[in-house]
Amino acid sequence: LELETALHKALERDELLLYYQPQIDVQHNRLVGVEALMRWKRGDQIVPPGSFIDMAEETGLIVPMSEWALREAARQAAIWRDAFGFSETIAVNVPARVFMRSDLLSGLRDAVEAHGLPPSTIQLEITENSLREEESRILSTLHALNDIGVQFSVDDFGTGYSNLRRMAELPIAEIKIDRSFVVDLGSGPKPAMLIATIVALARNMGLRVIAEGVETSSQVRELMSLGCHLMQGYYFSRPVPGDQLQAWAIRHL
Ligand code: G
Ligand code: G
Ligand code: MN
Ligand code: NA
Repeated sequence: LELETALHKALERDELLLYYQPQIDVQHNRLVGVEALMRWKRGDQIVPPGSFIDMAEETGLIVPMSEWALREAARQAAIWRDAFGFSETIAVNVPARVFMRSDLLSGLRDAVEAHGLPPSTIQLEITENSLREEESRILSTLHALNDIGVQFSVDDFGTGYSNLRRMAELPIAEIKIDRSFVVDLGSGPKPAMLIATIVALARNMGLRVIAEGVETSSQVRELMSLGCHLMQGYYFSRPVPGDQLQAWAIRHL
């Protein structure tokens, strides 16, 4: 409860931050987007979301936090647009619980319109487990958002309970290969086989595929050879504050 109160105050006092991690098209050495990752500036400490996201989801605080994240991502996109012509996407992580809210659509639209940005600036990352929900509200919100140009990415793919039928019905644009598959590369043939299978699945379904958690040049090479050219991970950049991304991005536009 103490944590909940503290987090509630953090939201009111504007102590939440978004860090951004670049997503690269390795074939062209080009920035294709960034993922926004939440942080909590608690005193001099920068607290990662692992210690507060679950609680935020359980208490429902995740709803105003996600609304804040959408506004903050749009604000940052406009700053980068004005500073160096940024026109790529910012991916925001959104749990199923937030999709059940009918006002996600208007919240997102208001956030981008405040800065004259198209809704397609924001990409939403959902986990494959949230696609299991039988909530028709989630489906209609997904479709309504997609109708205004918002693309969806399935996060942590391959670690949850995939419903391929459901995935084929939904307006999904991208699959993110979970970092655990990438970590295992080089330890026998199985991880590569799994990644090749996910890449083929994505291709057959007409989806982009991006690998996360890429840390070494041998992982980059192996992913390339498996047909995965979009990557994200410490090898390229850690998640960084918005003003630090700029120097990096300018070299990859
Ligand atoms: O950035 P980091 O590696 O610490 O993120 C840890 C976890 O927190 C990841 O699973 C990530 O998806 C989640 N996360 C990060 N930022 C957000 C956010 O803004 N909203 C939600 N719902 N989850 C987030
Ligand atoms: O669940 P989600 O994919 O949104 O979580 C992303 C998390 O992965 C963030 O906490 C981010 O800080 C972390 N991350 C990003 N790149 C790497 C990486 O190369 N290695 C590791 N170990 N973690 C990473
Ligand atoms: Mn993510
Ligand atoms: Na992930």
